[in-house]
Amino acid sequence: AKEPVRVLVTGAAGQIGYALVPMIARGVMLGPDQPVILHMLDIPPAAEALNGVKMELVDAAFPLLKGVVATTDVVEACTGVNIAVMVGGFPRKEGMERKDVMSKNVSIYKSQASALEQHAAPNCKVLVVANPANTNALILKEFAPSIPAKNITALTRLDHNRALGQISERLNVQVCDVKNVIIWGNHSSTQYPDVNHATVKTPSGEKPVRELVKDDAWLNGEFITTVQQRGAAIIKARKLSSALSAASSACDHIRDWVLGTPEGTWVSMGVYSDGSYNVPAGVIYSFPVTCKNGEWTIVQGLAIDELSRKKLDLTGAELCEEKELAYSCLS
Ligand code: NAX
Repeated sequence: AKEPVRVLVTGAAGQIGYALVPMIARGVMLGPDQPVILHMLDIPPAAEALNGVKMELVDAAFPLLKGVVATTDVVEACTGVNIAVMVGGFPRKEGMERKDVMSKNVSIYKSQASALEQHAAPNCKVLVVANPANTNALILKEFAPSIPAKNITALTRLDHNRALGQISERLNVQVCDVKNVIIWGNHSSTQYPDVNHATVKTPSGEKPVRELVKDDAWLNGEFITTVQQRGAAIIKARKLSSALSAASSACDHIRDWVLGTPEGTWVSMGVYSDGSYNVPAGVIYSFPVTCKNGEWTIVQGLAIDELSRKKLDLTGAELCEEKELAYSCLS
């Protein structure tokens, strides 16, 4: 039998946490033969609710779940973890300045970075979900210098999956037959959902999405804004932000990272930019990546047309600006 993998979920008493921990305990993240030990962290005001989640995990009698640590102690939460999914953060409340929200999250991610650096298992893989996800991940990277930069990522897989979903609905095809969309840049409304290399599996082979949709105005307009603003549309409909889709996408992100992407398929991940495609280096930027043996690689050599170039640059500029804002909160 396999040794259990320790998976940390911060903000585990929240909405996404509530959807995510049962998925992990069922093997959705790491596979149906991989036992797990869940580490759940939240803050003291949520301690009782967190304990309630732990009670439900016990009650669900998941065969793969070999233990649960539910705590408000960051060190206890981080000790020995192999995977860390950072969902906890300070939400933007009405009337709050962007800088104030950034400042709260910078201090949270700075201290959790140190705890992970000192107490997590070697080679721990980190996924930041909490917003501003890319910049929180960057702060985590900066304050955990002994964790390799390639181990720290941000979630844009939900945006990627939303793009697949929109194409599948539009063409009335199975979502599993659509692949290789790309989310470039920031997990924010400046993200660029790109279908220029996306394909659909048809009875007569793989066909480009553009050739099948036959409506460039929609693909360059409404499709992009729908994906960019999907989070707001969910809030409007549900009066709560996306949770089950965020949790499921976080599982997809880690599963593909650890177990690999299928041959010929790439996914989108926010990773530490090396300046590929002439986007800014030194920020966490979402790229198309393939994964093998637990490591991601940016897909190189894709053609970038003029419209795309502008959009890659715009979202890159926003990330540089967020980075500056985050740094200004440190001093
Ligand atoms: P909730 O407010 O329901 O849950 C957040 C939880 O984090 C709460 O239980 C809170 O007590 C806890 N928390 C706060 N500070 C903490 C700290 N210092 N340490 C540990 N826990 C802490 O929010 P939820 O709907 O679950 O969303 C969580 C985060 O995901 C938000 O930042 C949200 O903006 C972000 N999202 C990111 C997405 C992405 O694709 N990257 C999509 C979904 C989601 O909007």
